[in-house]
Amino acid sequence: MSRPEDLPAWSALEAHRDATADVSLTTLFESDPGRFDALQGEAAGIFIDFSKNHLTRSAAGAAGDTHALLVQLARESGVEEKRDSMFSGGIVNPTEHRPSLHTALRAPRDADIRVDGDNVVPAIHEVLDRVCAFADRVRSGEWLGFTGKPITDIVNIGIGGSDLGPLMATEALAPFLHDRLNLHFVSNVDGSHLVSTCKRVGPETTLFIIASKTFTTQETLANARSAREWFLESKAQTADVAKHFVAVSTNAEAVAEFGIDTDNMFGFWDWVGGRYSLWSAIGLPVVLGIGPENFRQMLSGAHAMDRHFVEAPLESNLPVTLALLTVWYTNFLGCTSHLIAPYDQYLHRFPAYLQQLTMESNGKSVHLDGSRVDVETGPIVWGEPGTNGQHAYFQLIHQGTHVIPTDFIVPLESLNPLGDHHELLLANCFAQSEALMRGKSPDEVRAEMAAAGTSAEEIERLVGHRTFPGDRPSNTITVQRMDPAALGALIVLYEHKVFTEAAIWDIAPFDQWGVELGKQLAKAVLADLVGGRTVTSHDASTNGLLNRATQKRNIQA
Ligand code: G6Q
Repeated sequence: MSRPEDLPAWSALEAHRDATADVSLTTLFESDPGRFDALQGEAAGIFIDFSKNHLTRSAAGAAGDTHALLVQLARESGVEEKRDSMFSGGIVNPTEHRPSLHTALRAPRDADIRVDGDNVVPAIHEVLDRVCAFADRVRSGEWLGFTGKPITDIVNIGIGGSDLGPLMATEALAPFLHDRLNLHFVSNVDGSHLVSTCKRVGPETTLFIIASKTFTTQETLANARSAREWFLESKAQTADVAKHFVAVSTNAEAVAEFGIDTDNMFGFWDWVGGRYSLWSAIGLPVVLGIGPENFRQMLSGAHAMDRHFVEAPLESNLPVTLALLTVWYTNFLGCTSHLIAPYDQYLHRFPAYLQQLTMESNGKSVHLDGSRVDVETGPIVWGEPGTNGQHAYFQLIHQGTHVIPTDFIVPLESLNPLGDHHELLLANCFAQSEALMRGKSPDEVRAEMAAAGTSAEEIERLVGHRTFPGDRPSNTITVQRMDPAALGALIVLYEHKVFTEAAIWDIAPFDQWGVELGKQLAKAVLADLVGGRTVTSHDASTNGLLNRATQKRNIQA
């Protein structure tokens, strides 16, 4: 085990941080005309400007060069070896004794990737081909509902990794969606989610996808059962379920038990983690929505970023660079959260998707060997699209007491060109990162207010309020257009960023015991909630809440 804080590069970074603490971002730009050209990178259609970060560059050598020191930390942490192990099917998920081979899902047909001695690529492409053939039948109108009508609505029932990826991607690629097919996602066990969705669709023309890796998840099974009841309340017969319900799962037995013909099931494998499963048959709603060709483009964009992550030296490796910046801010500069600000309305679920990817993967506090981690690990990830955010939470990132490193994400071209809207969007995006960095000094505020004719007294009353500290870091990530290939590459950029962070922190990114805990707890509490007895077996608060709910809901026996 390598505790990150014991590595030589860690101490070197601490010393470097202390030595460069007073250097502001604006000073760095003023003293270095080559900064933008030096601190940027491009791969798989993704361009990143990371020059607006607290990174000093030094002609004097690595000791003054933050990025070089961070790369040294990655090297000492064994990032390259761990990466190669992940790609070749090593047990990188040791607490579940599994490889984590989502990268194989986007590998080309002729690749050879082994699990327990068997090449998994042919089976991956076999399922992908079945998914695509099925999607073609639904999209063309050949697949008919029980009254002979083509499908018009797809309802994906799944949660977590079996929901967020397809939901995010179908929203992100809305301009590529099929004209006839409307996509809906039901995840929450709150009955309102299913009820409100069913109000918008008809049983004769709706296809339900029950998406669950384990096919044991309480919420998904409850929603699936209620959806089937709703379907059978129409004129449909039990035999018609086969035309309207398909499953995506690794658990054929449970799928059959639920009543879905396993001919209508699309499988995947236990070495695909839920939050990494978008690329597997879990992507079925995406294939139905954008079509097989576009989905294959998405896979090829993802694969291009995989190749970049494997082949590019750490120094110019984009996922590694983003990860190192997060380590720098989290462990050396005291930042605790990370903002994702997509300037692309279609990416409105991307922050939520990254929230799961990042926080479920790196929300850990023990090392791989089970010992306690003594440094901070995954930061809180949050965000909402710009420009909306500018009229809301941006206040805090400009003038609040927290320094929040931000990723601005923006396509250079719009998929919906409309007058000068896209110029306005781009201008706002670039202006925000500039303003966060530059800030506004008290003298600038005074001059501005004086020029507007404000009295000296009023200026002094307001100057503190209108001053911006600046020096707030950000990355700006651009793509030409947010098409399927670009989205694939963008998602994988973050997947490998998260993996690299975990490699440095020496934590396990591919398990989620906190999520498993929730699944167990709900079952135990449900038994008490519906048991009709006064409950005394929990703490006083939980007992009180359960007993109050039972009494107030009038369901006590
Ligand atoms: C993802 C998590 C979790 C999971 C859901 C749904 O990495 O494990 O979000 O995807 O709990 O699980 P099922 O697909 O098994 O229903």
